Amino acid sequence: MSITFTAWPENFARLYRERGYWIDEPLTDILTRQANNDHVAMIDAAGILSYRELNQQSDNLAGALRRRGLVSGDTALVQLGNVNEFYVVFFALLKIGVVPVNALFSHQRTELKSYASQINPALLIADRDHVLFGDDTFLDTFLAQHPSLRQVALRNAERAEQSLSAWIAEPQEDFTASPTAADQVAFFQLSGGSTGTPKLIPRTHNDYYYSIRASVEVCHFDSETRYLCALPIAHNYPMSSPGALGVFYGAGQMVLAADPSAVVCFKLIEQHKINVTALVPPAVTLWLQAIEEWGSNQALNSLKLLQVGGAKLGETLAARIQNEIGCRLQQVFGMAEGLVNYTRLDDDESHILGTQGYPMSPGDELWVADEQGNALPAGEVGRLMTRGPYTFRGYYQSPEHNAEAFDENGFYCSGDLISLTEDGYVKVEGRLKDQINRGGEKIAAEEIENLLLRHPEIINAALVSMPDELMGEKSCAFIISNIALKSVALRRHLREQGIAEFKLPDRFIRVERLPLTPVGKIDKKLLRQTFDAQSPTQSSGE
Ligand code: OOB
Repeated sequence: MSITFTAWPENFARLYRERGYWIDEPLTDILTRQANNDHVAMIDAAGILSYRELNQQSDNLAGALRRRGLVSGDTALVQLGNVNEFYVVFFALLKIGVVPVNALFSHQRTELKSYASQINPALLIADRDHVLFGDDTFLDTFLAQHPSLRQVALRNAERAEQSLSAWIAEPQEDFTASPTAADQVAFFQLSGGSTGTPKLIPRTHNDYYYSIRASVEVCHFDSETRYLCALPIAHNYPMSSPGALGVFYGAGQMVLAADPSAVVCFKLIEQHKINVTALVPPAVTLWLQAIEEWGSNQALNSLKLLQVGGAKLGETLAARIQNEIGCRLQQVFGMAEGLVNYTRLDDDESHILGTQGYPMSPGDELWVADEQGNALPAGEVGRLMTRGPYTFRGYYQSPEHNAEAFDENGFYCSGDLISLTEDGYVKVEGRLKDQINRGGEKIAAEEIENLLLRHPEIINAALVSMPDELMGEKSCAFIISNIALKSVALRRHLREQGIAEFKLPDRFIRVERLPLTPVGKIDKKLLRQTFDAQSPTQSSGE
């Protein structure tokens, strides 16, 4: 049984095949075409895997999962951090047609529950090193709440029957893969979200594989590439832009960092002669600070290209990269839903510093809409509308939200406000969606507001962004309550609901009432103006 999803209309599918975007090969091809390659594919803190080993281990695990009853069309919930096993698991699941959701390692109970109730997974793969799975308390409850779960494998498990590494070690000869059809769902990506529940994005083999090949071409990844993956491994950016899968496609080498800090990354860059990596803007600031403090960028000598994306990179910060880090900059403006824009490696300085690039594929269609849905000319700010060979056509099982997010011609409205230059480059100008972009980590305002409203003393709540020098944006919750509530108590309340730490509001402000727009919605624009001119009285709500 295959997963139901909103497919591309037949005429588009035909066009994308004719133009060679869709090649009807499964994503597993990225690895199996290197099956006999003994070069290093991947390095983490615990070990090294060659392409041959990665392929063999994923065959082993695929076989182990099959013997335990997993079949094509099943789904899996996976939560692993920046470790080699992530890709052993990813390829193993795809080889047997099991469709995963890869939760971020920062996700907690609420996110995992939400994903599980959307996909009804047959399999859970998690890590004893994660706070939720340190013992069996959460696991037992989770299994009881999600009866679809038939199998569990844990990284660092103490018992062999649940041990991921034991399953990966089960020998498997003459394995035959049976991935889902190339035009069917391969796995789900996570949406940054703007609604109450985190949405899932079905990605097919055809569309995702194309986005990887096109990215590899734009970014010139090849067997000389030594890529440091310092961002969360499950995020679309380090997975496919060109990310780990781009590295594997080009037969290069990937090194996994536990986090993007300078302390961790500089050492790895020096040790492994890393020549390309991907960061979000706040990490760039911290790297520049470290270089200043340590008085040298010596450790970064091998670095040729620094990709920056996930959130807006200011021009002043952008301009410092070339001089102070000593490498070329590439801006990346992408989304888990599909569309990725890159500045090109041979672009002139004004484009590299001042724009977010342009779509990677000639098959991408992109235009700017005004409020009535009319196309705007170059230079004018409006909503980004896009469709193309690797941009999805609908969130999983979300007909109402899809009706809002797409126009009648299948163009996806990402909620970003952009303008186009005369020569077709994108500039990100702002956002319409109700989301906070906290240094690349996305927070759906409604999700947090709903959790705040579960507090018995909170009458109403509104989460908005506030400017922050390092993070670009942080989050502030305006709340109405009859009694004064301390920030620590409010954060505790949210932590008790089990959400990722980055979603906790950075600040709380108690107000008498929340301003409303003429149609009666909370006027968040007005709330955000609180931070335009910081007066002493306005900052007293901590
Ligand atoms: C990437 O993916 P998501 O799904 O976490 O977030 C997408 C959103 C975009 O709609 C936009 O609002 C924002 O993140 N964004 C940027 C940006 N890159 C992403 N805003 C301004 N400037 C940029 N360069 O964030 C993502 C996926 C693939 C590649 C790169 C980033």
